[in-house]
Amino acid sequence: TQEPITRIESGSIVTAHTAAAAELAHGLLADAAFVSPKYLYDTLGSKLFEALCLLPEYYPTRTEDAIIGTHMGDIREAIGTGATLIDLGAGNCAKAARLFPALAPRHYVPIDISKEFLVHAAAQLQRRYPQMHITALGLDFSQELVLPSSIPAERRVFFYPGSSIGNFSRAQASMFLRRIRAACDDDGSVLIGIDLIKDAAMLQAAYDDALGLTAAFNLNLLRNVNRLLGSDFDVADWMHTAYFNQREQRVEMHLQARRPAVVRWPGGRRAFDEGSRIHTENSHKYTLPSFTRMLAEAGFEHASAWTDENGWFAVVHARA
Ligand code: AVI
Repeated sequence: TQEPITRIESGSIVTAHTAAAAELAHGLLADAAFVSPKYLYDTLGSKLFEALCLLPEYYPTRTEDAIIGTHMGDIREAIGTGATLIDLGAGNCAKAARLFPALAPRHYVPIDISKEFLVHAAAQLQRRYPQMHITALGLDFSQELVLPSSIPAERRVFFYPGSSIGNFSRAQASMFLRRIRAACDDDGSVLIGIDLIKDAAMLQAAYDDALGLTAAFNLNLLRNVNRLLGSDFDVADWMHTAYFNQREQRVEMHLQARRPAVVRWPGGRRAFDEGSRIHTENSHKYTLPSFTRMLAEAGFEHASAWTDENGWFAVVHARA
């Protein structure tokens, strides 16, 4: 028998940092300044996200959990056992681990940009499941999705829970689904969580909670940017804002300058007026028909969808 493995494949860290710095500088210098939401997830950011998932206001995590719990039998029937489970944005790996008793994947491949956090979670899981092949990949899959040749090509199931696909624009989401399709054989499939369109007040509360955890999660991005870009953001100059954009059917998170602020980094600077914003996240909400159509356009068919009784969230499985 082969040794189970846990490893990190992140390429050259120096290269990764240079690419991140260029991407960050580009966003900060844009007329409407922005930072990609992937920079929310350093080690502290991943922990803050883990914590905010427990908030009463943040319904997606527990609603998705309940749907998966209720429909585990159907999900097992759709996917079968012994597949290769590829967990996109695995974080603490807890969501995938809940599937293990039913799906008994032969190979588990958690992928996350937050490398240290991922390694820790994957190592813990390896201790719990010593027989399972676990390959933890610390990489940014938002731009390209190329898996090492050691990952079996057959029966790949791409697991993308939590409505993380909503953090892409609709065009990017569509491209991303096509990339997943290209990364699986004809026996592959996807299992994706989708946040459904609902009452604006409920959405607003979910992204601007009373305890201020989401605010800390958003503001921590500035510390991650300082680390990656060498910039000098002072977190105290900024505040969290979040609102539902009806026209785009998405929640937007921004960081808003409390006072005029000048930010410097090697090779660049930007002055922000009081009240000006940095756009840090979009969280697009879908209807089931529109998402199923997007899946079909990307080459995934035979979609099965499970929802909660309020119709807040959906878990969708579709085949290549
Ligand atoms: C990871 N992602 C699906 C979360 C969301 O709901 O868009 C990130 C998040 N942002 C604020 N709260 C949670």
